[in-house]
Amino acid sequence: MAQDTIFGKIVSGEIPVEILAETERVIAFPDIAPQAPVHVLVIPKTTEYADVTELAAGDPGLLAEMIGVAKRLAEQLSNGEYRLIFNNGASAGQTVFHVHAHVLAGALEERSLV
Ligand code: DGP
Repeated sequence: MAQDTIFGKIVSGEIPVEILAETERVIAFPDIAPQAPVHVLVIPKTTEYADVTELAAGDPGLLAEMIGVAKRLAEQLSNGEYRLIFNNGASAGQTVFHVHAHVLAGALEERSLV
């Protein structure tokens, strides 16, 4: 289960963000600390899943919807090609325990894994 996180507050509107894409179950907004020319976070609105492992097991269709949003954003904001990164667990760099995809695109010079 996801904890009460900052992304829950973004979904509820308590913390305002620039919404770059939205579906019934997913929103996307710019990462606060971009590591590429395009660096967008795609998250489900539900707070139910802490990481992509939980999401894939619990609702693979929602994971597919997130990837569809990532693809469309990469087409709109760059050339359609993109990196998709999920950090899973604190020791792997995850800091927010509400599943999120990092979508990175455009002139990637370093192989940072976010
Ligand atoms: P991760 O390390 O994979 O859990 O990534 C969390 C990302 O969330 C990190 O790149 C910074 C971003 N982030 C954290 N707080 C906020 C926020 O309040 N607004 C936005 N737009 N991004 C945030």
